[in-house]
Amino acid sequence: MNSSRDATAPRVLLVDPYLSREDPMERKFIELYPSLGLLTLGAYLREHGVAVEMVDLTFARSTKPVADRIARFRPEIVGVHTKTLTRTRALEVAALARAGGALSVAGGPDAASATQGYLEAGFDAVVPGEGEAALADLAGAVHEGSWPQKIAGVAYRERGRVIRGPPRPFLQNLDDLPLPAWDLIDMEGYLGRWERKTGERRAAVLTSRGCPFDCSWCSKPTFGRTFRQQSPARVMEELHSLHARYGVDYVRFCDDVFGIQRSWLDELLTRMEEENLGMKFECLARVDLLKPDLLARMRGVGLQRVYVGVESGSQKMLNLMNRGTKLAQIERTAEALRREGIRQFWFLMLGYPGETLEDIEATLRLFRRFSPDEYSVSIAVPVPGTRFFEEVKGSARAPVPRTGAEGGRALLFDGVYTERLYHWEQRRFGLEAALGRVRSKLGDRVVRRVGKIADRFHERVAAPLLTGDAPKDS
Ligand code: B12
Ligand code: SF4
Repeated sequence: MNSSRDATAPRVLLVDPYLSREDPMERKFIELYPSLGLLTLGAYLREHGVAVEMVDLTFARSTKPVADRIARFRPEIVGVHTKTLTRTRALEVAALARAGGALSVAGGPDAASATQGYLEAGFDAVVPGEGEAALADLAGAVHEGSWPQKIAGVAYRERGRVIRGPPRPFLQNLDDLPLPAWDLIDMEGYLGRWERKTGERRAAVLTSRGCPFDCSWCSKPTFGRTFRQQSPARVMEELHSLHARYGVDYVRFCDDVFGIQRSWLDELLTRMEEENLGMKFECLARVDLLKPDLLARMRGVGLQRVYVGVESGSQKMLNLMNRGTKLAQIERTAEALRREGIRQFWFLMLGYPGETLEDIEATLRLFRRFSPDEYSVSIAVPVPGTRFFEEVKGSARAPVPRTGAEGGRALLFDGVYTERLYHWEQRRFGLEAALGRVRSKLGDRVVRRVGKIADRFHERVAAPLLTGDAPKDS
């Protein structure tokens, strides 16, 4: 570790170890945005007198650019963003940091839920919660040579033992955070790609941190059930800045749930109307919050697409998942989205405990009725720290569930049915979506007939073969 006491600023290298070419989901959906967590960390550190550089491996072929930058920049700290999908690469970066004489620090969702594992696997320290103030303090301590010591919000290993600093309170006012340090990365790489693909220069914006809802399968290791939001004025500042500096004309609001508070959203929409930036946008929202009058207004200021967590077409399943949504709200929102000409992307989940074939049929019927423009059907993954995980942990198959591309296709606990059944059901949704796409060419009658034949095949041949005699828990 380099604990130089020189008068220059502390040096921190931030790394996103996500190589998009290794993510099969990316190839399918092609949604690339830089990590806003890292960009905000970078901006905050700079504001606090730290010299910051960043290596974003999104478009890279290996971790070599990290080794090169360590050799050139000679950072005191290499800070790595972690997701379960990128764990192997993150550990590779930790080894490069060690070889370069830097302290390796992990943060982000995966290190937050597996702090001890990251420390045992080679990271010197982990910041399991909100990163800005904790990393700034850590950089100061390392630079002054007073590390290791207990720092709020930082965990580390000393003589084989994991030592955790006291909990660090969350930042009180998100407006105090600087704008993300977009200049640290190749913004043109992202924007150019989007432009070639869609004709739009798309960027991501975050208006809040956390989510107050309590869906039983949702993992929120960093911010838990807390919720803070920026003021609408601060959000507008970021939109203007992206527009002026990078020609951004399409924004993806990346909040867990966009516009949780109606009065806040009304104010933001008023500003968007008045300041007339002409930006298109998309967001992820809940069906219970998307009232039809709101959607019409959002459409007016540029809303193009909404991601909605529909999850199931069975009210029983929505209740078991503690979604807090009603089928009637899903139907109302899907209708309003279609009426307004706003694209809808549905998230659906199969295999949550308690789900029977009849519940899956209900989801398929709902899907057939509304033919969402886009969708993803995942198989329920029990992530440690969630109520769902607690319920099934006796039969969980992998201590660290695979998330993202892999996890989306694997059943990691003793589900009601076999994994093959869920894979088959995923294909049925695929067929349904394909029929939806050719409906205008083939006509309603033909599409309905093909659907019926597929249903009959499922009932008589596939389901009996794949389920065995009966649901395991019935
Ligand atoms: C926006 C978003 C995306 C966007 C942008 C992704 C990106 N480049 O980061 C898109 C749609 C592209 C995306 C894709 C994916 N995502 Co995503 N995404 C999110 C979402 C909704 C918000 C992320 C965010 O900006 N949060 C706000 C910032 C401020 O928080 P943060 O990133 O956690 O950073 C803070 C702290 O964690 C900490 N911190 C973070 N990094 C570091 C590093 C250091 C050194 C330190 C000290 C601190 C620190 O400090 C930051 C500031 O306080 C989260 C859910 C969530 N609420 O976090 C899921 C989430 C991060 N995504 C997830 C997944 C699985 C993926 C994919 C792997 C999906 C796939 N392909 O299968 C891909 C990976 C793509 C990628 N580039 O990494 C999971 C990760 C779970 C896990 N344990 O790995 C999450 C948590 C959703 C979930 N609950 O399942 N995602
Ligand atoms: S699934 Fe969405 S609404 Fe539910 S708790 Fe998680 S972030 Fe909040």
